[in-house]
Amino acid sequence: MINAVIEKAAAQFGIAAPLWFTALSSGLIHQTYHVWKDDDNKGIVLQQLNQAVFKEPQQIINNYNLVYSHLKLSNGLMIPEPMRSTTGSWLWYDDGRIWRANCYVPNSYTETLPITPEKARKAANSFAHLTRSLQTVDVRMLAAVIPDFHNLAFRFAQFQKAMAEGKQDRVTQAQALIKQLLERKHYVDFYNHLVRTPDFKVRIMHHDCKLSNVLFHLQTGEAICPIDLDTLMPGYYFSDLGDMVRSMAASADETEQDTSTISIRSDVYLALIEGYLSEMEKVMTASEKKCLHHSGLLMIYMQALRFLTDYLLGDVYYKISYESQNYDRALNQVSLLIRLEDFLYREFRYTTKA
Ligand code: GN1
Ligand code: MG
Repeated sequence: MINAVIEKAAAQFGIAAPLWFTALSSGLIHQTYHVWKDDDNKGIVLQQLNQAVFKEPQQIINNYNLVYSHLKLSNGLMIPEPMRSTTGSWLWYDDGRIWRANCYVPNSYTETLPITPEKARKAANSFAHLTRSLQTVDVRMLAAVIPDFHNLAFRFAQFQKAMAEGKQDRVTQAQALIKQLLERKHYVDFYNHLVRTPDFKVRIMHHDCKLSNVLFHLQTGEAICPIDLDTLMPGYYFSDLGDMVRSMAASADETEQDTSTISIRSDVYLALIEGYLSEMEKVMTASEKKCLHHSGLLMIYMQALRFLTDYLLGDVYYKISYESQNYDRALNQVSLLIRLEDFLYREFRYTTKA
């Protein structure tokens, strides 16, 4: 993005030029920047929201502020403080763009892959800490910022629609992959069972639990808190642990095109489970604990559906940098899913077919 646009937005949140900035997002959705002045080490995190994905940006603000106030009162986990613009609003609209900002947490950094089991445990603990800290918040107070975001039945329906109405040359070319996904429809059946079973509780989940969404302390290396809280909303137990398994326990990330190199890192998988349960075990229900290992399976399956759906529709959602990237991402996720199915059977005799 051009400097002038960022400078203009930063000024609205109290940082006038001359300033420094660096892009923070490796994500596929928003544009996020750390903006600061020469004379301080703090600055702000400035974010331009993706309005195609987040149709009602005010809901992001409402959810965030509600959760921020709750955490502040409970004196435990703290998340970055939200900032108002100089006119007092939480969102700033400019030329079709929408901006918001948080205070930058000093002495913090985000980790990149490859991950150590120790970091995995800390990250999982941090995301679990967030959900547990929000245990007493009425989930109905939070808006579903992206409706049906981790609704697997909905994602499957979108996939079926894309097969019928999408680019037919791509549908033909992707037949083998489509077949592998259809053969695993039992994950959708499991999801449907889950939503009908009250023992699977509706909880406040982060919904984007990758390693880079945890702030670590520069000196101590301890986790400070989860960030990227725009998808914080009501959901089910599998979302957060599942996305961690997907993004951290995989030996290669979703950009890897050589699927033969993809495997499950057993030490990281076990560390994620341990870190997650160290916060959540006490509050999880019997059904959630019994089906814990379904988490990664459901999320990887969902991500494969989403990437392939986007490919069939002609790449309308995820940013791509080459023609068949969404297909490659889907292929990567299906390979990862197969490795995880094998791993869970080998390690725990955990089977998933009904
Ligand atoms: C998107 O933008 P990013 O990377 O934080 C997506 C996630 C996917 C992820 C896959 C709002 O997240 O659900 O898991 O890409 N977020 C949204 O890389 O769709
Ligand atoms: Mg995100």
